Amino acid sequence: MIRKLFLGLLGLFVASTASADWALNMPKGVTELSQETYDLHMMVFWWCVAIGVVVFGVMIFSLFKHRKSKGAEPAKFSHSTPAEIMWTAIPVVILLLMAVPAAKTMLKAEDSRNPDISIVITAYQWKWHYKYQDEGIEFFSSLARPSVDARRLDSGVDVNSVQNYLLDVDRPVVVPVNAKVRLLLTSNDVIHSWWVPELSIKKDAVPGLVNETWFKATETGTYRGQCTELCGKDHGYMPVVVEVVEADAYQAWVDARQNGDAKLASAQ
Ligand SMILES: [Cu+2]
Repeated sequence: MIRKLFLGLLGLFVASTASADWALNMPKGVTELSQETYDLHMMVFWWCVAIGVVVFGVMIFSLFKHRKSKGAEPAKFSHSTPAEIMWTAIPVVILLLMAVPAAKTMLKAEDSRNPDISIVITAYQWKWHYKYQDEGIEFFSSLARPSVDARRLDSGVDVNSVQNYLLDVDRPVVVPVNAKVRLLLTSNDVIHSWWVPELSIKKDAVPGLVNETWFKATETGTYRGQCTELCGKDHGYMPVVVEVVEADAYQAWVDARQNGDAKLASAQ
């Protein structure tokens, strides 16, 4: 039984590393900050591994070495000042070693000054509204038609045959690569959350409040995310799609949008 379980778990790990579609670890992402976030996550992870190895190592060694059958006698002392100083000081030092780089990254993540583009994102039940502040572009972004048709009861459509099922929209957000994009998030009804793992952004959209964040994508591509705050019955049907394109393609998209060509947006 245990053997089966172990082999099953092993299979799961192998499958996760073999498949590029999903993995156990967080993605490295496509922004400088997402890379930093990933590095922080790995640093904390390895600290945890080291602490686990040391603590359980000492514990198991002590249990084995000082077992009763070997005639071990329990120690009589109830207080040890050196031990207490040690087990206070060492964790404090480890926490500081983690806190300093983490604070640096958090400060960077909060600094959305001097953006190249500002986009106001308003969440609705159950879609997103994007407004490019200086470009005068605004549009709703809803679940793409193939997903809408497939998700209906008795639709007769095999959802596995729908590309990017529940992760595609009719009009994606388009931004240029290597540009600092500031996002101003709010909501029209209930609390939603705008999440794109590859950008390492998960920010709440709260009615009556404006939350601020930013990203600078360093790789072109299509990045997908979802609403991550339970926001009602269609919470699972309001994905986020961000298309990072070259600067000239972005300009062409802006020009087309400003000329009212809504179709081109989703074709980009
Ligand atoms: Cu939502």
